[in-house]
Amino acid sequence: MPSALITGITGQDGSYLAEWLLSQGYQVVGMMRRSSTTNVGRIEHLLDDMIVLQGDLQDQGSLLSLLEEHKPTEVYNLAAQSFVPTSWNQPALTGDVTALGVTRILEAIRFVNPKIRFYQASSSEMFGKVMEVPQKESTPFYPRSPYGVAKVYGHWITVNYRESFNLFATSGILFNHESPRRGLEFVTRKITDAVAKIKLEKQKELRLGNLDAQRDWGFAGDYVRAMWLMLQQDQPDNYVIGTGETHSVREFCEIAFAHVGLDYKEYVVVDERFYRPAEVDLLISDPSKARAQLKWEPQVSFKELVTMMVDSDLARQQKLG
Ligand code: NAP
Ligand code: G4F
Repeated sequence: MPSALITGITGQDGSYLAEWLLSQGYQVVGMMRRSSTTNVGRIEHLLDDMIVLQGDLQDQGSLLSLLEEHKPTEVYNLAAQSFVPTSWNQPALTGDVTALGVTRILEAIRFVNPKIRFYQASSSEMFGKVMEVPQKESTPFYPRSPYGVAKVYGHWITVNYRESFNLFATSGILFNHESPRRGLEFVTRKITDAVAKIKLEKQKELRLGNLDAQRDWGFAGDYVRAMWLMLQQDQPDNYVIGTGETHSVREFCEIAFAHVGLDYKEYVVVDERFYRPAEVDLLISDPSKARAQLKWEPQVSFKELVTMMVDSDLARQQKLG
């Protein structure tokens, strides 16, 4: 039976990846950091089918123990301080977890079993102030936040351990991917949750930052399949994963509000508190390598993604009363 360790199991992607690997017959071990309150909302439905254990990317020993005890054949490193604005408030923590954490897990693999196949969750934020449109595997990086800088380190240390120690270490450069399980502070979920509350008269307005920022948004459920496909190849490599389409935050608002019969212009207020010290204005992927080599295609369109998220938040807010 193939077995996988997923760091960041409590996150959006961790939950979808666990579902996918279980459906493929894997034994799944999820790593979560210790917390004084329960934090398993996204994986509650999977707890009988997988093992969830404590560990932390800031603690080398915990990573070594997990690999020694559970002997996974694949490791997916999804854990990170992943919220870009927080990376300006907590830059050292972001560097320790999101950058050095990658080295710690690679070191654990190198010492315990160098045959383990490793996936690193790299990000389109590494392209930042983009040097090329659209962005592909060879596009130079120009990160615009401490988070982006940390991800560039994580990417290059993955490449370096591949080249230095011959590890099967792969970097997936994923563009923004969303779902009803997205954290509430990210712009897509902030919008869809507000649309639901406004429709149900629980909220009057929605305060946002830069409405002109453009992102290549896909569905998280599609993207975890790409992660798995990357580790089924003959050789480790770097892959860009995205839809090849870009849309602005304004367009996202327009579709989300229109889906419940509202005009976003009547509810969205631009608030400079949500502007960033340095912005990533435009992201759009060229996923042709993934299409050709992984035979990967996204299944959910932009409009389907937005309406899926609005419908889910409406149902949730209705239930909450
Ligand atoms: P997410 O929902 O924020 O999940 C992050 C996970 O990391 C959570 O389970 C979190 O645990 C865990 N974590 C944070 N610090 C940790 C630490 N010190 N030790 C162990 N675990 C820790 O992020 P996501 O959207 O699922 O993204 C998954 C990965 O892909 C991240 O590395 C992210 O940077 C990267 N990525 C995401 C996107 C995207 O659009 N979603 C795009 C490109 C790359 P808690 O639940 O305890 O906070
Ligand atoms: O939803 P966001 O916070 O995502 P961002 O910064 O693109 O980062 C996400 O995607 C990355 C992949 O490219 C991941 F690596 C990263 O971990 C994370 O998952 O913001 C998207 C855009 C930004 O340009 C931001 O300025 O939306 C703009 N925005 C406008 N108003 C806002 C808001 N973002 C947030 N979070 N909140 C606002 O009120």
